[in-house]
Amino acid sequence: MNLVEGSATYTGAKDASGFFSGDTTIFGKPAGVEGVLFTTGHINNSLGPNDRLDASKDNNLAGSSYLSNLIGGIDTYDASILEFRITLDPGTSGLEWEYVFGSEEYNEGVGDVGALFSDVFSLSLNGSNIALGNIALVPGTSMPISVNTINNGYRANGPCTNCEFFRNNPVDSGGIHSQYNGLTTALKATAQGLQAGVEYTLSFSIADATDGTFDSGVYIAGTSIKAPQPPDEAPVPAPLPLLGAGAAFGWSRRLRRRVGGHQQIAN
Ligand SMILES: [Ca+2]
Ligand SMILES: [Ca+2]
Ligand SMILES: [Ca+2]
Repeated sequence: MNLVEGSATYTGAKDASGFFSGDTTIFGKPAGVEGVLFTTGHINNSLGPNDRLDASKDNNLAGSSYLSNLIGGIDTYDASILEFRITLDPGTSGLEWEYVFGSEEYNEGVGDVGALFSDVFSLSLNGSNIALGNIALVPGTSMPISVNTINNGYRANGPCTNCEFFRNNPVDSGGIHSQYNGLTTALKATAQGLQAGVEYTLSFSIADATDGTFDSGVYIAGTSIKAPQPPDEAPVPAPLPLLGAGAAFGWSRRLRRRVGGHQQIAN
């Protein structure tokens, strides 16, 4: 996978997104996973253990009409959106990402006040020969990944809504090493029918629903992407505790240099 030079833009709060590394519980893999984390608040709020119900940062930023449409027209806020274009290497016709969505809206925000707090994530892929739209879906459905499409009800007491993909992470349980009170299982977004040489636009986006509070975040596993690392670049220092996974995304270092006049993905 090759980044198209100059194509990357990041919209959102600078401190809302960055890199994560090393944890074995979020993806449930013994070797640990590195990657990129997009949130609707502050990236440091995601750090485990889960020791409070309400980690929250209102960035007072705009939402996304695209994401609002995915959740039935509910207003969104604090959208964090990374968009860029790629081409595939010869012999490649598909891409796959592994990700975990988590939220502080779990479990008190589930179904509350007409299910309005349905923070939502999308990964869309579109190109001149194919427009797949959002490929991050509840498995076996066409539903987006959101608080209200995957949960086990208010305070996790049911009813089950696709809860086979939900992991409760109660405060002080010491379970999953994340501040989020609930997370999905490791899910996959896949794209097929792609062609080498064609430019595709990728957009990772996440937003708060109804108000700008109670963070949600999505962990994108860099190791799940087949992106070769340039051999001639030295590792980049990691200013945030979550940083240090630059090597996880072959394009990540180049990306940070090329966001130009836009806010950087990590400070
Ligand atoms: Ca929490
Ligand atoms: Ca927020
Ligand atoms: Ca929220």
